[in-house]
Amino acid sequence: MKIDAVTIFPEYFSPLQLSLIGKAQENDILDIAIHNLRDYTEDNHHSVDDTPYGGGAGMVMKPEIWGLVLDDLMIPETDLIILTPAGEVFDQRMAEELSKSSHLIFACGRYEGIDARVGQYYSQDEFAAQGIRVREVSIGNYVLGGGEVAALVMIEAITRLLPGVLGNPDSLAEESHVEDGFLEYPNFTKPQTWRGIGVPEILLSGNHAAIAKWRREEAAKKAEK
Ligand code: 6GU
Repeated sequence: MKIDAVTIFPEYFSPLQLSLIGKAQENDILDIAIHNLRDYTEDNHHSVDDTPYGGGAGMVMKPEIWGLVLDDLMIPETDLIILTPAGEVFDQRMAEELSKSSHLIFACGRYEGIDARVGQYYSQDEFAAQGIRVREVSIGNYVLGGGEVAALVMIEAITRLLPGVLGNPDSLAEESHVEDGFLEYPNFTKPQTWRGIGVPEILLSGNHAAIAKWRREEAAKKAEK
């Protein structure tokens, strides 16, 4: 999978060198490139934003610069993700869907967001005909300073679903019920008693069927809350 992220703060993406995502890049399962939007500015001040038509507080990211970057990065079969708190809320189902894409572009807006014509432009039929899909996505109902952290969250959730990224692929099979609205059961490890609190007896029983049943019940209890 190829991932491009466009931002005015490339440093936000340094954690992608760590852990499983870092490994996946070394192993050529993943190819992540971070692009600095300011590199595409042509004025002396490298300005990326301007005041909103119609007035109001804050600044809006200019469409021309975004057009230059996105024209550069766009290829057939691309999912363009525009990060905005007003977007469709990201969930495990969307992560599954996007994990099947060959190319993701994350457009990280700052200020009051990106001029709305950018998403409109790449949503036109001529792009759709090339397999280019545009989605405005939010990671939850709160406001962040920009899309960078949201892009990181999405990249982590999506890329761990790619074959070969997780150390133990059984972890994926076991958690597949998350998508059905269930949370996971509680987990315990050694010691058997910690600060006076024991581990549920059933987990020490060796009775695998009974353990599986107990775990399903506990997961269902959590989901009810
Ligand atoms: Cl994608 N962007 C911003 N600025 N705030 C958010 C968000 C995105 N998702 C939730 N809050």
